[in-house]
Amino acid sequence: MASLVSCEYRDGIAIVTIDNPPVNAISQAVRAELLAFVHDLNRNTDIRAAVLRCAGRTFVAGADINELGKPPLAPALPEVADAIEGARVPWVAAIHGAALGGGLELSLACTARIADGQARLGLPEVTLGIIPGAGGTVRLPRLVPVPDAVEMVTGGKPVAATAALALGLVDRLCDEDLLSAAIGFADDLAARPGLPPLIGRPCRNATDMDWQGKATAIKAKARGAKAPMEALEALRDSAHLPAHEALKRERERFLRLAASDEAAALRYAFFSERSAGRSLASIASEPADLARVGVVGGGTMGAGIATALLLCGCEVQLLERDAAAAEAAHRRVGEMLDASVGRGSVSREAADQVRNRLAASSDDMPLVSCGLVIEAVFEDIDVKRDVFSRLDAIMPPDAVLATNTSYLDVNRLAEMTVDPTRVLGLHFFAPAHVMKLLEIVRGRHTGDRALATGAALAKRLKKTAVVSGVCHGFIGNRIMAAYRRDCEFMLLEGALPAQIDAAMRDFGFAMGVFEVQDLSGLDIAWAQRKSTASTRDPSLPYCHIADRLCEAGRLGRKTKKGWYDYGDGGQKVDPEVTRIIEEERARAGVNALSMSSVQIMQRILSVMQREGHALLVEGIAESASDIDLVMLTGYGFPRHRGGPMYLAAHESQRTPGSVPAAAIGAASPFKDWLIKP
Ligand code: T1G
Repeated sequence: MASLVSCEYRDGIAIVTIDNPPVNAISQAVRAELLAFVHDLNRNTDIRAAVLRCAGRTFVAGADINELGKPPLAPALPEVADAIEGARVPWVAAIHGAALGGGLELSLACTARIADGQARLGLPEVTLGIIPGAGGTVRLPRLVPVPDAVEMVTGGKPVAATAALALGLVDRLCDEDLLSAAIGFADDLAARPGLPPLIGRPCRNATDMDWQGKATAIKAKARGAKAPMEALEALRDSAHLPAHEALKRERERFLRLAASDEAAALRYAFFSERSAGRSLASIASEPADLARVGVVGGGTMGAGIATALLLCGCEVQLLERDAAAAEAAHRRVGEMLDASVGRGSVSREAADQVRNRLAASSDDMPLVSCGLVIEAVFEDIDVKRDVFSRLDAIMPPDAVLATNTSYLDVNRLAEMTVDPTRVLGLHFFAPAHVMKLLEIVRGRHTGDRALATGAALAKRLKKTAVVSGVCHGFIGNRIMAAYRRDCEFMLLEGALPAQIDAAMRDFGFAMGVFEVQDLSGLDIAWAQRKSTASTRDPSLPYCHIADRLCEAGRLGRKTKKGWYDYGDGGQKVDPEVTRIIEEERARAGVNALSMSSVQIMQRILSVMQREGHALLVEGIAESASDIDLVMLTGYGFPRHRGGPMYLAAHESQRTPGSVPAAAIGAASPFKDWLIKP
């Protein structure tokens, strides 16, 4: 087998290169070869210093995630790091691309670090349900101030090269020949030996750390995930115990967490993300030109899509029905850009620059020069069919036409075009410039060029693309509609909104299903129910509670009343809602039973799983992991639980007191709807 680590020598400096594409993950073989070179160089008295660098697009992006959760293979990374730190000669890490996890830990074991201006450095282990396992929690706070180390380890976000320099995480930046600069640096260090290794130094600014305050903040944000708090504990050990003892505890913690359900679920989420949209990668067609993209409709969704497009460098032509609406849409996009500046996600200069690339008008002819047009008008099939008919008439035949519908039949829109192969669905999630998910909806006739355009757009927008076939609500909204409906049946059976919401929050959702409805408004779903009322099967059970709330003007937060009362700003249980629920229970002839949080969550999961299974059987979703990804990235499903389909496949990890999915809901008097919604 070809070697993964090599060494060359230049005037007494050893250049050790790791070459393990694509991201130089530090697998067992890399560890073994690297350790052998450390020992060799210790024996070679012609060598004054060593440079550790990587071939390819990045420095070491971490331990090989495929090895995590399996029995550790020798040599372990801490052994390699200790050997580098204790080496006879100084080692310099030359960092380009990303130095993450075990990669950063290796560089911390070196005597010094030099990085190029594009490098990113971080310890993202908590995003994988673990903590750094090779000295990161011990060496980092000895190099950068403890509060910054705590932020990096518990938050998992990498820092940019300039920030790393300011923190002291890297010693030098270099924008030209990184290797030559690293060799020069190594030479300098060889000339002034005696720098104490990090492990022998005290923690920096440890007294500035508010441990209790941070613990409270982590608890509030973690939604039940364990790793961030464990990371904080490891850093606390590091600040309070002798370094060797803290190292020992870090390793124990790491090994325990690596074997946890949480870490397994997060590894699954990591690889699901990488495999999403795989079917799109094999499409050979050239995508349409995305330099200029049209957006039809400048409401919340259209303006969000326009903002996302602007921020990724596209020129945007927005179409509205009249001049006043066009002006309002332009203003709305401006406000979204300002809010992004306020949140710190975009600089003021960048926002001002992209603003100039937006034009809004009530004249549709400027759309003609766009390679792609995305329609985001009112969610009504006739309105949208008119838009498609017009677009088909004016757009050149090679332009791709997309709809942002969240429920409607993409095939019925494509019917309005002469060439339906150029039509696809691009289902964004609100706010479109923030949310990571994009459902790419493949219609009956959608062609490769349209799909390739969707894939290219997702890549450009840095969104996670999941392919869905056509059905009511596609993958995400169809699952959400199903469990929302079941939650309403659970109200009839005996639960109350606050109980269901609390069960979901305890499970790890940021909000419960009724809180979410109050936030987004109850009126859109109400309008939909009314529009389909005539085709509803009267033999199936129907829950009237939401309709009654809407009829009473309770449309959610915007009317200060919905499932809850928001009269004085807070969210309060409203006896009026309880009364409506009780009346509906009486009308349905149901004796209310008490339901535990565990039973409620099991019901919700089982409905998600049933619907997910149906999506696979019908060929709407391409894989179970795509379904999970949709729920994780678009619907607030807690990432550390993997997703509903993941949980179905790992029954033991269901909520405590697990019962088989098939049995759940079987006792419900409304179970018929599960069979035929
Ligand atoms: N191990 C194994 N495979 C990895 C990997 C890793 N660490 N990182 C990436 N890959 C694969 C990925 O699955 C994909 O494969 C390909 O590389 C390209 O990735 C001891 C225990 C580096 C910023 O969490 O954040 O160190 O799909 O599509 O967008 O304390 O990859 O092509 O077959 O993501 O350019 C900590 C994870 C590990 C970093 C590049 N490290 N990686 O992004 O490419 S735990 C991480 C990333 C650890 C120590 C602990 C990103 C990237 P395929 P990609 P990219």
